[in-house]
Amino acid sequence: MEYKRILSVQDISCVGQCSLTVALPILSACGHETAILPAAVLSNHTGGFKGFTCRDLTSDMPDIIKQWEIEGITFDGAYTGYLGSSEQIAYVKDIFARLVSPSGLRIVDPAMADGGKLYPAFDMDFVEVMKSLVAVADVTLPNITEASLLTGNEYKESYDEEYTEKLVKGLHELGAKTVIMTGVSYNDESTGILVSDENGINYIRHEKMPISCHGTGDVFASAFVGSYLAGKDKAEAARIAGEYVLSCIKNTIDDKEHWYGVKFEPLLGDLISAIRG
Ligand code: PXL
Repeated sequence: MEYKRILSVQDISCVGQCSLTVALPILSACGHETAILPAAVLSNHTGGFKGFTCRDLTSDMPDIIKQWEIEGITFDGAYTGYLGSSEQIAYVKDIFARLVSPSGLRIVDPAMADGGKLYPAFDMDFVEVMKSLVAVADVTLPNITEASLLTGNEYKESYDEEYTEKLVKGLHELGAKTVIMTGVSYNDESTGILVSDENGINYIRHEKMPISCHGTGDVFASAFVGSYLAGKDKAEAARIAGEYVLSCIKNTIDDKEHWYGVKFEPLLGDLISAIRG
């Protein structure tokens, strides 16, 4: 396997198993050199704790980027998740344009909403700016809520293929080359992932769990990026990442104290075996 250098731009939630505390171990375990650009430092994530502290790191970004340019540092791919401000999106676009090699991968998880609602730190102005990042993505990985916000479609809890195809089409129209939409469920028993690219739409179905867990979007995106960069095709990488998330949820579901994330670490060996298999 070729050794690749990937940059991940997301927040550090010091506690909570999301963003960089998930992306860094998963991408490293998949065998990739993982550089990071922290977007913000939070005491914990914003989903379900009593509160959170947040230091926005937008103003550090231009100097870090300048220093990387002086050093001649480039990346085989860049993968963005939860960002700290709208202004950061301009810096990320700059990194995509100048520091990711021309044949490299630009992957955007527009992590900003779930369950029909924006996360507390974001508003519709942020959604507007996020559209411009999705526009330059080789791969974007929204959930249904993010896809509906980005494409200006109503959010629906139950829907059919016509609705999901409208969301996917809207994301391609924004400019995203490949769309990997997560949490696509047409019935109570199963859920799945839609992979849409120039070859058409592929639906990867798997078992639906009775609960959803925090941070699984980040675990999915990181495992997808890790598997795809390791040479799996998009559909296979999405299948591997989906199965991994499912086993992480199963590994966590009985532990009521562990409500803030999934116990993904003990299962990293299975992810690596799936990538090698
Ligand atoms: O997993 C998404 C995420 C990432 N980072 C922060 C969050 C969330 C979701 O709530 O609050 C800070």
